[in-house]
Amino acid sequence: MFRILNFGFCVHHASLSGVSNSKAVQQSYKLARERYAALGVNTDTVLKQLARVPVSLHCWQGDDVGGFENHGGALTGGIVSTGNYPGKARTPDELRADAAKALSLIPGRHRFNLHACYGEFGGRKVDRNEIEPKHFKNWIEWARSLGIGLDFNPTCFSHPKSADGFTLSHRDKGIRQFWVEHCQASRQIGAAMGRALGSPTVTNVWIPDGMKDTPADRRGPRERLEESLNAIFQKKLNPKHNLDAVEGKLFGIGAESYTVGMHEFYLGYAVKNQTLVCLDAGHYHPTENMADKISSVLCFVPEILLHVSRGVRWDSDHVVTLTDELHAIAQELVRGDYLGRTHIGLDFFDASINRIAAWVIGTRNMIRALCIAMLEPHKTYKQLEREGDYTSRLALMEEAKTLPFGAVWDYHCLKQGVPVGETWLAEVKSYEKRALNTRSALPS
Ligand code: RNT
Ligand code: ZN
Repeated sequence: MFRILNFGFCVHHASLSGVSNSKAVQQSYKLARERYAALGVNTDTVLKQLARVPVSLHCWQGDDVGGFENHGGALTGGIVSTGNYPGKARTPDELRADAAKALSLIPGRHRFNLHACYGEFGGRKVDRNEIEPKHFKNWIEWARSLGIGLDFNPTCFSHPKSADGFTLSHRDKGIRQFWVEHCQASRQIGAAMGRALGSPTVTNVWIPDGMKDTPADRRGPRERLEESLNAIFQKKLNPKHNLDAVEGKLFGIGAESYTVGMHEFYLGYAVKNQTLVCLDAGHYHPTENMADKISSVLCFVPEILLHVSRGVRWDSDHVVTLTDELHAIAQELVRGDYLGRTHIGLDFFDASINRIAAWVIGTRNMIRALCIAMLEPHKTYKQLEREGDYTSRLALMEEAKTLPFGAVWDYHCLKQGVPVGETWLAEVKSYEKRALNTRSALPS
C-alpha cells in the first residue's frame, strides 16, 4: 500500500519510494510465499518456470510499422498506427538502442521479432524479392550480443505491388510470383537467423488481401492463395532453424467485406500442412474469445504462434493491458500445459505514447499475466472439476483473484535485476530526455 502513497505524481521521485527498497519487497514475498504454500503452490518453482518463458517483442512498435527501406511510402495493408509522439526510431541503430532499453526493463530473456522491411540495404534499392540474410547481419549480431533469438515476417504491404489490396492471391501471376519470392526469401532469412542464433526463428506470413465491398468471387483468390503458399513452403527447412506460421484475420481497413486469408482458411491450411497457426487477439469478432481457440487449434497443429494484442472496438492494436482477455490467454497456456508448444509474440503499435514505454507496459503485462496464471491453484481447480464440485471450483477461482501475486511479481523483477513496480518509468523518462528528444522529425 505504501508504494501507492509514496508514488505521488512525480515519477522522478519513484526511486525514493518504498518500492525500490529490496528489503520490503523480500518481506512481502515471504508472506506471499506462505499464503500460496497454504494452497499447495510453490512460488519459487513458479518463478523459475516464469523466467524461462520468452516473449517476442515486435520491432514495429518502435517506429509505427515504418521500416528502413527509405521508399517514403505510407503504411498500407489495412493496418493503422495513430499518434504523433516525438522521438520515434529513425534508423536501425536507434531502433536497436530503443529495444535494448525496453528489454533492460523487462524481467527474463526474450526475443525480437523483425519485419522484412527492417533490413539494412546500405542506401541501395533492394526490392522485396531480393532480400537476403546479409541485409539482417547487424540484427543477428545485435541479437547475439544480447543473447536473444529473432523472429521474422515477410512484409506484404506498404509496397507498390500491394497497392490494389492483393499480394499472394493476386489475379496477376507476375505479382503473385513476386510475393511468393519475397516469402521464400523471408524463410531463408528466418533460417539463417535461427541457425546463427541457435534458436528457431518463427517466420510468420500475414497478407492484407481483401476487398472493401462484396466480392463476386470469393473462391478464386483463396484457391490462388493456397497455391502461392504451397510454392512458398515447398522447400523444407530444418525446424531447428525456421518454423513457418500463417496468420489469418477477420477484416482490415479498406477490406471490410472480404479477407482472403480468414481464420478458417489458414486453420485448414495449417492442419493439412502442419504449419504453425498464428492467433492474433485482434483478429476475431469482438465477442469471440481467442483464448478458447488455443486448446482447439493445438489438437491439430504441432505448435502455435500468438500475437497478443488489444483491440478496442476494432482491431486497433492498442498496447496490451492486464485485461480479462489477457488473463484468459495466460490461464489457457498454463492450465493446458501449452507453454512448450506456444510461441508468444506481441502485436500492437501505439504512436500516441512513448514507444519504449509501450513495449515495456505490454511485455511486462504479458509476463505478469503468466505469473498470475502460474500462481493459481489450477491443479486443485482441475481436481475439483473431476470430482464434480463446481461450487468449490468457482469459490477458489474467485478467491484467487485477490491473492498476493503483486508481491511475487515484484520479487521476480527484483531477482531478475529489473526495476520493481513503476520505477522503470523514471528510466524511460530519462532516456526520453537524453536520447529521444534529440531526434528531429523524420525527413519526408
Ligand atoms: C495485421 C497483422 C500483422 C501485422 C504485422 C505488422 O493485422 O496483425 O501481424 O500487425 O505484421
Ligand atoms: Zn498480428
